[in-house]
Amino acid sequence: GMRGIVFDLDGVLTDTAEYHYQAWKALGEKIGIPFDRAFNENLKGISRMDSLERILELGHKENDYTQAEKEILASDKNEHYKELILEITPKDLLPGIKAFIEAAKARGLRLALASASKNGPVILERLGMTDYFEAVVDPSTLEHGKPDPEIFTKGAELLGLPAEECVGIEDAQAGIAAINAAGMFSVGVGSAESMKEADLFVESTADLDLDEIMRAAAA
Ligand code: B16
Ligand code: MG
Repeated sequence: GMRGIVFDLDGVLTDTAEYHYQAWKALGEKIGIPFDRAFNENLKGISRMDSLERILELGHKENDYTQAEKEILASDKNEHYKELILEITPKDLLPGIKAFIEAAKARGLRLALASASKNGPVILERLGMTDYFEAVVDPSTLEHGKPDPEIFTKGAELLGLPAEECVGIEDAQAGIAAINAAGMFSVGVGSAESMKEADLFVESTADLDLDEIMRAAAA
């Protein structure tokens, strides 16, 4: 049976996409690459440096900066982002997620975090959720980002569980692909259209039902 759940953070526990958007948008404007919320969808679940590359490509400026200059741009964005996430409180947990996690703990399930964000531990702390998680994958130890399965494989490993005994929960298509490739049961949060690769999907975190997921994952 299922013994663990490996969670994505942004878009599953809380919605930091808006803060990422504000920080990247400010950077984009500074370097002459304005973009809107729709473009920001392309950055969900994507690592910091890969997000910067996508923005530079949008402005056809990917060859205008050295690697060292790119690191500075990414670090400027992150400093701004870190100021913004200081505003996060437990009220920013997405609907139903706290009850879902408490139900999972009550069942004795082991929980891990598989976020591409290097700010994951700070955000968990701000949300008051640190103690629920036995393991947090450190994204700086990874060779490949989502959709590569590495981050989910590591999450299961840190829990000491085989991937087949874990459920993964994600809001990004790249994340669902990563969970599937890791050999876990995938649960998607999002529209039917964007979550069509998921083994099971819900439109909102408020609809996550532990009994239903456990039944479906065991089937
Ligand atoms: P950071 P997730 C991802 O988190 C975000 O969705 C993505 O927009 C962000 O660029 C990435 O983390 C890296 O974040 O700059 O804080 O290290 O969805 O994998 O929880
Ligand atoms: Mg996400």
